[in-house]
Amino acid sequence: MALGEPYDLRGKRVYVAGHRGMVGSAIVRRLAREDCTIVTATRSDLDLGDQNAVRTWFAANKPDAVFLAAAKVGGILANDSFPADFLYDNLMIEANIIEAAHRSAVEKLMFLGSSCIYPKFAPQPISEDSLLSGPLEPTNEWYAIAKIAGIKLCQAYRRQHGRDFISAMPTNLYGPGDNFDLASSHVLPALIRKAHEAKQSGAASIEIWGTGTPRREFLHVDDLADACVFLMKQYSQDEHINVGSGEDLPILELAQLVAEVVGFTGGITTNPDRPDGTPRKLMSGEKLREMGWRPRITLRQGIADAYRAFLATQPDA
Ligand code: GFB
Repeated sequence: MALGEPYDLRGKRVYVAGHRGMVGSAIVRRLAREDCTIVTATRSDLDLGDQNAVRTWFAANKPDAVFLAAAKVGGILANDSFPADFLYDNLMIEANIIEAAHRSAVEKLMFLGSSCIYPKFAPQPISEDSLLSGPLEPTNEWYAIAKIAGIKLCQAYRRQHGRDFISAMPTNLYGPGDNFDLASSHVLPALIRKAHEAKQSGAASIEIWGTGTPRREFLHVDDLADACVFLMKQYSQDEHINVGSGEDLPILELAQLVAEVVGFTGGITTNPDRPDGTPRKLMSGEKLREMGWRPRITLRQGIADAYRAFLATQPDA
C-alpha cells in the first residue's frame, strides 16, 4: 500500500482537541514520548461550537498538526435519548475545527470517528469500504451521521484544497478517564461500576441491558492513542482507516470477565426491555495490520487497568 511521505512530529506544535476526554487525554500521554509541543485549550478558553472563536484560536495558536478527539460521546442510552445533541454538537465541533485548520494551513489533521458509522448489518469483519452501503443502527444514527460527515469533510478538504486531513475509526474504547455514570456510559465502564458496587453491597446479582447476545470489539484507549500517533506519521490517504483489536465477544461474556477481574462472584441477569443495539460490529483491522501496527493490551489486562482507574475516582476506595 502506498503510504505517502511519513509526517515528522519532531519540533511541531500539536493541538489535541478534547484533551480532557478519555481519548484526548490518552493521546496527550502518548505524545509526551514524542519530541513535539502539545497544545491544548480548556472549554472555558475555547468553545469548539463557536466558529469565530475556533478560527481566532487557530490564527493565534498556529498548530502544525491536529488530533480531533473532541466530541459529544455516550453509550447506547445517551445516544438514543439525545439525538439533537449528538448530531448538532458533533457536526459543529468537527466543521469548525476542520475549516479553521484549513484556513490556518495546518499540515496534518486526524479526525477520530467510531465503528458505528457502518451499516447495522454490514458483513463482518467490517472493512472500510462498507461505509454508506446500507441503513444505520437506529440507536446511534445521529452520532454516526455526524461522524460520517467528519470523514467526508476531511476528504473534501483533501480533494479541493490538497489538505493532508485523515480519519481513523476506532472500535468501542475503554480505559482511564472513561465515564462511569450508568445513565450515559458505554457498557464496559457500566459493568465495572455495577460489579464493584454489587461486590461492596453483597448483592446477589447484577443486571446487564439487553439480551447479552450482541457482540462488541473492545480496544484499550492507550492502544488507540499509540495507533493514532502511528497513523499521524505514516498514513496519508483519502479513505478512513479502522482501528480495532481484531477480537469481539458477546456482552454476557464481557460481563463475566469484568465480574472475574473485579472479584464479584454473584449472578448476572439480562434485561431484554433495554436495547441491544447493533448485533455485531467487529471491524477488519487488516489495512492497519498491513502497515505493521498491533495492539498490545489484552482485554483482561485492560479491564484490570480500567478498574484501577475507576477505584482511584472512588472516595471510599
Ligand atoms: O457500549 P454501549 O452503550 O454502546 O452498549 P454500543 C453495548 C452493548 O452493551 C449493548 C449492552 O448491546 C448494550 O445493550 N449493555 C449491557 C450495556 N449492559 C449495559 C449497561 O449497563 N450500559 C450500557 N451502556 N450498555 C455505542 C454508540 O453503541 O457505541 C455510540 O451508541 C458509539 O454511538 C459507541 O459508537 C462506541 O456499542 O451499542
